Formats: sequence, C-alpha cells, structure tokens
Amino acid sequence: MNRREFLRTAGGAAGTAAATSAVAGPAAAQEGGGGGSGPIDYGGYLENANGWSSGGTADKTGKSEVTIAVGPGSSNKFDPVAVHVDPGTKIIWEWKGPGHNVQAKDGQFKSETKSEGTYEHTVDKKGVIPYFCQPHKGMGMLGAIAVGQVPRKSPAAAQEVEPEEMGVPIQPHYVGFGAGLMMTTSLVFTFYLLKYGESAHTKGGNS
Ligand SMILES: [Cu+2]
Repeated sequence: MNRREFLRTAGGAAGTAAATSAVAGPAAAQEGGGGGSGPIDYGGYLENANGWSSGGTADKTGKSEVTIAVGPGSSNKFDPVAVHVDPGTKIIWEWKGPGHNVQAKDGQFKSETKSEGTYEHTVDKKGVIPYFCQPHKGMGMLGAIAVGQVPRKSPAAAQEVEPEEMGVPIQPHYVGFGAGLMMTTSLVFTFYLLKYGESAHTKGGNS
C-alpha cells in the first residue's frame, strides 16, 4: 500500500464516521496531500458533463498508462469523466460506441471522429486539460485530465464532496425513495385539500 492508498483508506474510515457524526470535513480534506486539500478544481468545465459528480475524479496517479472509455453503453460520455495522473502518463481512449472523437480544448490533441479502436496521447505538462467529443460536446460529452499538481478547491469546498467519493457506501435508492415519499405525501395532501377542502367551501359559497 503506497502513501496515497493509505491516505485514501484513512479518508474512507473518516468518511464512515462522518455518516453518523458529520465531522469528516477536516479529516477528509487532508487526503489531497501535495496539491492542496480539496477536490480538484476544473473551473466549472465539468458542470454539465455526462456522468460527472463533484469530487468524482478517478485517482490514477502512479500509473504509466490510463484507459478512458469513449461512449460506453450507448452513452455520450467519457468514463471516467475526469482522471488525475502524473506527468508523462499515456492516456488511451478506447471507443465503446460509434461516432465520437476526443479533442483537447487547447488543441494539444485531437482524434478523428470514429467508431472503434483507440487514440493515445501522452500528457507531459502539469495542469488541467479540458477536452470534449466534438459531435456531442453540446450534449455534455466532456472530460478532463488533471496532470500532476493542480489547483484544488478550498477545504471548505471539500466538505461538499459527496460521501460516496470518500468511500462511504450510501444508499441512493433510499434517498430517492424518501424524497419520492415526501413528494407523494404532499401531492396527496394537496389533492385532498383541493378536492374536499376547496369544493366544500365553494359549495357552501354557492348555496
Ligand atoms: Cu461523442
């Protein structure tokens, strides 16, 4: 287990504690180590990226090659949407669906639009490289590569990292169910209010 993995594990443990005590912020914030403390800052570029969740960068540092799926499952997305790698890492995009390309916003790489195979680019300079798929850019097919030490959000922002990114297994279904239940309850209440409350009142007013 290298240092980063250790820290990740520690972060996960702290995150688990947070599930009940909500004090995880500072402990989890230390995970970033070198580049600062919070999640990597993409300057809002990934806000509308398909498949993106805040703080969802895949940590691929320490690897010489990283593979990113292009359009998996008939979706217009990259998977992972964002990766963090060391300078000198070879990025390999692997086509999983037809009609996509990969193109850096700053023009440092650009593949043809194709339907299978791979495209490779080695990232040398540190910093964030936003990129997209030209045909599906407007539909949210966006991605980013963070190379080396990159800007991070403040520790305060780190506390907004979704718990599942810290290794806490949360149950999205339960959350969704709870929200649905609340919505249904209020809808039913409104329905009865309108149907009985108001019609009774209206009737009274008319007679
Ligand atoms: Cu595409």
